[in-house]
Amino acid sequence: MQKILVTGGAGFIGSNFVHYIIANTDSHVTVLDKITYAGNLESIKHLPRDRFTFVRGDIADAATVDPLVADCDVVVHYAAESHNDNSLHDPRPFLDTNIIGTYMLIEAARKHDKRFHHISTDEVYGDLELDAPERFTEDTPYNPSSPYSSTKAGSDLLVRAWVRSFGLRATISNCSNNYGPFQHVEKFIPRQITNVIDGIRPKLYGTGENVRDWIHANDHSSAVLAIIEKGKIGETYLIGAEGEKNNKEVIELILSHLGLETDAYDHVVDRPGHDLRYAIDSTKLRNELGWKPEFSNFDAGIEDTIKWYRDNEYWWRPQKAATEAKYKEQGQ
Ligand code: NAD
Ligand code: TDX
Repeated sequence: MQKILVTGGAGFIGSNFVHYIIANTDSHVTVLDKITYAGNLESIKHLPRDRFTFVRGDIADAATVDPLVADCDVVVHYAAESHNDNSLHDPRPFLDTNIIGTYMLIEAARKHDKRFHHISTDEVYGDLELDAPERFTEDTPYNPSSPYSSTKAGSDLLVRAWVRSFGLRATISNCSNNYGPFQHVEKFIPRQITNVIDGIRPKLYGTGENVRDWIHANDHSSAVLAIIEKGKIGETYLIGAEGEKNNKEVIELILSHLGLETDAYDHVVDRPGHDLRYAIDSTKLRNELGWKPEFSNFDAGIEDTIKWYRDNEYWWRPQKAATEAKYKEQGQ
């Protein structure tokens, strides 16, 4: 049985991966999570006791990290400050967690010679023109726009340097925008669904022409497992599921599923430096590792996600009022 250390395993995507590993392998999972405002223990409850351990702690704390890394076979590193809007108002936690936290983990993985997988984002590549034919590939130059994406880019480069200089046995994946259950209500899709449930009009930044390349979180998890099992050390893999949609289309889809007029939303002030378009070419992952996404129907995926937020108000309600109060202060 393999022992996997999952950092950030109480967050949206990390918790999805924990459930995926428990259901699809016989590995033991230890989650290391600080439980910031974004972590939620409700997302990882009812897991089998003999296969799951939870440790509350900070990835930037070497004394916490070292023994946990020493005791595992593989580190899968999800923990991060993950929200662009927060990074524009208070960048410091992004440097502490995304840069220093990653540094502490790769130092421990180097010391104990452990396999390391670093979870990153397509935002490290900056953005694309709306009508450009190209998509991001593993060879696209780094060009991040926000404090969030620049700290993720910095963490990717640290991992690459540790591979080259110290022989760290690491891989990196850069994934597009995830959706699905258990995503914090600060993020675009859950914010709009829970706004409608609360009788608040959805909020679209700027014109809403910005394009995101959506992938279901389960497909992200299956891709990460494929990379841990079959990925080549030192390589980067882009993860995406051909899910390009502009934000206006997504809001209209949510409104129509909830039985409202498709123009029943507000335009609010745009995000400074707002990336225009992300699009992933995942040919390398598909051809070299044989991965393919299972959730190809975005409409059906959104319908299921709406149902989950309707049925699981206990999970998101405690964060909703404070999240909207913060957006209101920002004019969003
Ligand atoms: P999230 O904000 O939902 O979860 C982050 C988790 O990390 C939380 O449980 C939080 O408590 C924990 N955490 C934060 N700081 C920590 C610290 N110092 N020590 C230990 N734990 C800490 O984020 P998410 O959306 O699940 O993203 C997870 C990872 O996936 C991130 O690395 C993010 O950059 C990457 N990613 C996200 C997306 C997306 O669409 N959400 C897309 C591509 C890549
Ligand atoms: O209320 C909103 N209205 C709106 O129009 C919010 C919260 C967002 N938006 C827009 C901004 C983006 O164009 O929706 C799009 C998606 O926004 P977010 O959910 O904040 O995601 P994004 O900034 O694209 O980043 C996400 O995907 C890449 C994750 O938060 C990152 O962690 C990941 O790296």
